[in-house]
Amino acid sequence: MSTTARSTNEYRELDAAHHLHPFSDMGSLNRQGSRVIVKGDGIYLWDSEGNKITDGMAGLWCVNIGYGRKDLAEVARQQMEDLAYYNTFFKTTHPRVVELSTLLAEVTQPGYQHVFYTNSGSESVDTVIRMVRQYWSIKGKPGKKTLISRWNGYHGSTIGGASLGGMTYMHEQGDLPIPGIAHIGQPWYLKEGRDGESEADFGLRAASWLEEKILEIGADKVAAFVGEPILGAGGVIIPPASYWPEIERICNKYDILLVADEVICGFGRTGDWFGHEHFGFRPHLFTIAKGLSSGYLPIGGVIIGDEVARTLIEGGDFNHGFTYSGHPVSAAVAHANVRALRDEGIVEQVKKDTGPYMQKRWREAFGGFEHVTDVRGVGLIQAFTWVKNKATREMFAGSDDVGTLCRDIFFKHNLIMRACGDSMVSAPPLIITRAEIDAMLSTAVECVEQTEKLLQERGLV
Ligand code: PXG
Repeated sequence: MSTTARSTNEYRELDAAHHLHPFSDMGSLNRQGSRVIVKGDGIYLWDSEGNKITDGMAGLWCVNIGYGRKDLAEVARQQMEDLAYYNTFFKTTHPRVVELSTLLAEVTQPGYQHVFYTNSGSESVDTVIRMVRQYWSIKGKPGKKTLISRWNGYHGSTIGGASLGGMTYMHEQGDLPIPGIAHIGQPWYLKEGRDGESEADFGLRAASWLEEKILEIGADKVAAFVGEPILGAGGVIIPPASYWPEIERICNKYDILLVADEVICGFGRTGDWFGHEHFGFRPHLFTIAKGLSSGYLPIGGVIIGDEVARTLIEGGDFNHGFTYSGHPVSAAVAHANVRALRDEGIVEQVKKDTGPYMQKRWREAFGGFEHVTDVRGVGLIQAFTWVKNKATREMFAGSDDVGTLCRDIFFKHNLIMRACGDSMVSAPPLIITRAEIDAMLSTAVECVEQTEKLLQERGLV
């Protein structure tokens, strides 16, 4: 059956009749009807009406290599024929999972020789929760159980991931967070910085919230600090350069594991292979997913630093894993994807060329608007924030929903960017060219102009 065997309306009706979407108000969505996406190639998508859409979000921050890679499809097809499935539980392994693990040890910095596989970012985060507690248990410190993370962080939708995340609207549903999780403030200067405070000083102050929390709980009860190098779904919050080294110093001082959630930042998004390399710190372990397979198949994992790995290996059984941990087809596709990101110079190109180009052009494009501030980004992850008053940093009321207003205008212009509150964020496929960046930004500027006009018409500014 072709991808468009039915009409758009039929797809919409059947979708409304049978499909509950993630993070959606289904009543409202069903009245509106979903956009039906049928094809992808490079940085572009096509919907069932034939519209060509620029995907400024790489799907959900994941299609790093771009859409339509026939070589990845061929790898999957071949692997399905050879060995569609086997597990890695009971004294078995298979070539593809071995090859992928070896390759991951090559693209990470020295000292990260082991990986544990999952199917998603959320499962990776849940794995971290169990793994760090098991680590301290083996070390003879079973009291070290609490994980500290940040308000506005996003760590997935499972019970563990949503608890560790700092999205209060998620906590409100399903009695979260679970016990053993504590949160500190996010390192966002625009919101949390004091007048007259330098960004560097703010970074140190934001890191000091971790020390305060550790002292409040007691270091003998804290297992780990978990954070995204750049908060992604929270709105691309990029901490000052002073922040991560100070967080690392505090974790070391109190003997607490430092965990980076690299689900978005990993695999070249910042121009480095992993976000922690960009910020110059060394997590004891870090999560991966999304860009690991560029979203072609579900696969995630936890990369484990050598000391933690040694402890876990010596500690005996770790009673944890998934039917599809290290799935052969996903592993084969992830391997081909990571090799392409490396050997085709895609990550290097973000670092040396398209990343700096995007950041320069992004600031030129949006820096001059009256109600746009905090124009920020690194590599190919960037954002800006709508504000009522730039000088006083006064934000819009949540009910004004300016981000959604702007997002919908982008959508009408066939350009996908995401609204995170009043921040507009973008993270296109890493294969985007300079010319494509120019075209994307020229449409985006038009959309921002229209949004500012609409804000005036509605009397919001
Ligand atoms: N950690 C981080 C840092 C993430 O960004 C997860 C964990 C969970 O991954 P899975 O594969 O379980 O979804 C994520 C996922 C958005 C959006 O709208 C962001 C994510 C997922 C869905 C939507 O920005 N990030």
